[in-house]
Amino acid sequence: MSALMKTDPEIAQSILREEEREKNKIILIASENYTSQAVLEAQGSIFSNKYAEGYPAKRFYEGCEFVDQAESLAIERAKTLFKAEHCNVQPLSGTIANLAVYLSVLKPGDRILGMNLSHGGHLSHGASASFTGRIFESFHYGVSRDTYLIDYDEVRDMARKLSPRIIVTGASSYSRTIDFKRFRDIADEVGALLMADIAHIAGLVAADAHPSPVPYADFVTTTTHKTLRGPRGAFILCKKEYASKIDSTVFPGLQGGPFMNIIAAKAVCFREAQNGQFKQYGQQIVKNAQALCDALKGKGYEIVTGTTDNHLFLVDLTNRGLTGRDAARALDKAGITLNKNVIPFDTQSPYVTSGIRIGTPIVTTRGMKEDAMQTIAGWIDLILSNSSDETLQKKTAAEVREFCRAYPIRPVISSGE
Ligand code: DSN
Repeated sequence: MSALMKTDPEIAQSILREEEREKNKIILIASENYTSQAVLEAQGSIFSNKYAEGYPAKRFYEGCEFVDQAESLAIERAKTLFKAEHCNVQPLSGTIANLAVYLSVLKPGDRILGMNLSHGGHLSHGASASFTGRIFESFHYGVSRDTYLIDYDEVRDMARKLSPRIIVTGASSYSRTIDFKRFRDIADEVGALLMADIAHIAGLVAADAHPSPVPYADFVTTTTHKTLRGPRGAFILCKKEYASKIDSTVFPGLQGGPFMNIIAAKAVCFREAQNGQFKQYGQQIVKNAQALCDALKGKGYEIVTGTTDNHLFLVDLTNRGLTGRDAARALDKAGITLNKNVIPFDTQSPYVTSGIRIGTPIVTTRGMKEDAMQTIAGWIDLILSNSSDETLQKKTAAEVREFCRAYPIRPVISSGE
């Protein structure tokens, strides 16, 4: 960063400090990941200079021959990776991708049936605080009060009663396998479209560590930066019949010039995810989540749904007399960063919460395995059992820092096929 250091030392310093933070702490935020150097290089490249409104070979600017190559590669790689008929790689974020699907096939006021935000859904699935809940008439299914699992009977009953135009499946804090076929059957029964938002699990799907929704859903949306380990951004997969609607809704409907540097980085991410090593990575994420979950369960922690099938799980701290907010703050001071999270039927506000969400994409990227999860569980328990002991937090942060030295933050990922 020699030029940046010279031009803007303040920004350079903040980046360097962030690098230290990422290096010296154990990050268990389920929606974050550390990209490869190759992804970062594409993202920070001169493709950032180029305007390319339109699509490959149909641009509104001259000089797009090289960005066309990059976007075409990104599209083809994503289609191959997810076995999809069509792909649009231009959405800047997961929320925009979801909005693009809705605006392609819904009219304002049409009905959406999505997962309740406080049961693990997402704002863009029709939550009242999001425009998706204002433009459309939205309804929400949740999890069962007994099992905390998605209540498919409730989904079916609601769908029969409400006749939504689209059913949305996908979640940001649901730890169990989603039965996409069951959602398809419900959608078919009531004549609804089906959208699967796989932002959290896209990397697991690519690694065959979670079933794919592609054979069942009319639309699949996802971000690229979570388990898929690419740059910040998103893409949409759909059946061929919706291809032109999706493309024209993304551009010119919702966005102007696409970020060609990010699209190039998405292409790199898809190439990395086609590699056999990525399959192992995806499977290890799940093994690590299960190991950490079991270790905490063994120490008396209440796990929402009892276990995990994917990259994350929620810990209900009610029986420990701790809020999610206090737990997350204490852990961060001890070098372990995660987020507070509402649990289903939470009695605390979303800012306080009764739970924490724990995810293993980053620790797995760093090469940690099940034995490391035992160590991390020990630290989590130690800190949460003494949550106001600042001396212990400092001592643990030093131990975490030392531990992290064995796990480099930028492992080389082979580009081999
Ligand atoms: N903010 C993301 C998460 O943390 O799950 C969802 O968009």
